[in-house]
Amino acid sequence: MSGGLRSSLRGQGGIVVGGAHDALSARLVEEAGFDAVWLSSLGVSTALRAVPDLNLVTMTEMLEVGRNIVGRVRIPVIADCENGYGDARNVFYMVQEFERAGVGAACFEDNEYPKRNSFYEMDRDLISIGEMEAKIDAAVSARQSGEFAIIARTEALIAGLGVPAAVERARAYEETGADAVVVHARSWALLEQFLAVWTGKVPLVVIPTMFAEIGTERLFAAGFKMVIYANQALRAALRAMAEALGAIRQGGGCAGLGERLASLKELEALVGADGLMLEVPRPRFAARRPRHGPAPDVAR
Ligand code: SPV
Ligand code: MG
Repeated sequence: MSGGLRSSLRGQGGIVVGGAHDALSARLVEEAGFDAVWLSSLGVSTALRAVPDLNLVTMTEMLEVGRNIVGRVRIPVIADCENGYGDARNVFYMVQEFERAGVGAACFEDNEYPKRNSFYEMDRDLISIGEMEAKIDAAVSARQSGEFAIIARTEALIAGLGVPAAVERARAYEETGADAVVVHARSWALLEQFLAVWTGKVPLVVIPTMFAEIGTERLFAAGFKMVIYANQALRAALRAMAEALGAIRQGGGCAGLGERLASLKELEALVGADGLMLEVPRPRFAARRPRHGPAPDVAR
């Protein structure tokens, strides 16, 4: 993907995004050939703090993980900014902070504060359309670069408000200036109903966690511009770690793990440690030091 996320959203072709919860998983997302990284609130809540995804992780913690990721990947990073950590004023500063951290897009949803992860079977309320429009306005005016994308997300289908409410919200968010709109859902049937009546032009984003049988190409063909695989890497890691640890305890050692483990060489390559094994010139002060005997007295 050349250029920034905003250009990609306006350009040809679909965008496939992989969820990450730290710099390591983001490097793997990049290595696997995804177009962008999704900095997932579920991922950071689970991996960094082992707490539920209920606004327990702060914006500062998300920013810190975002900075770690930005420093280690070349593909753009989309920050899952949850419900914007407050009102429109908070969103204004939030966008400034994430853009300064080098992130390429901020995505925020119309969940009330505190939010509940979309897959938790709990009641939830949404903020009014007017409040969400104020947040989008604030985000648009806060961004500095024309390439920074503002992605609005509606949870209308998750909250059980129905397809007409989802259409109304998506249309309002488009008209307010969002560069893309996530229509989040737990069911493909509901999204098909949404698409059947949607006439807007804004790029649509889908998170197909609960309808894994619908593949990427079908999602693009149905009309989505961006597909976010938000938590598959995290869930794969969880299973792999638990199985390896269990096997060590049950097997009395790690001999049986074999191919289930990444090699240390793979690990070194992923973080660039293989490059550090090169000979590097010795620093000049070291050359002035006597070969044997004490180091020069630096105070003199
Ligand atoms: C996340 O990854 O934190 C998301 C996507 O917001 S979801 O978990 O589907 O709500
Ligand atoms: Mg989230």
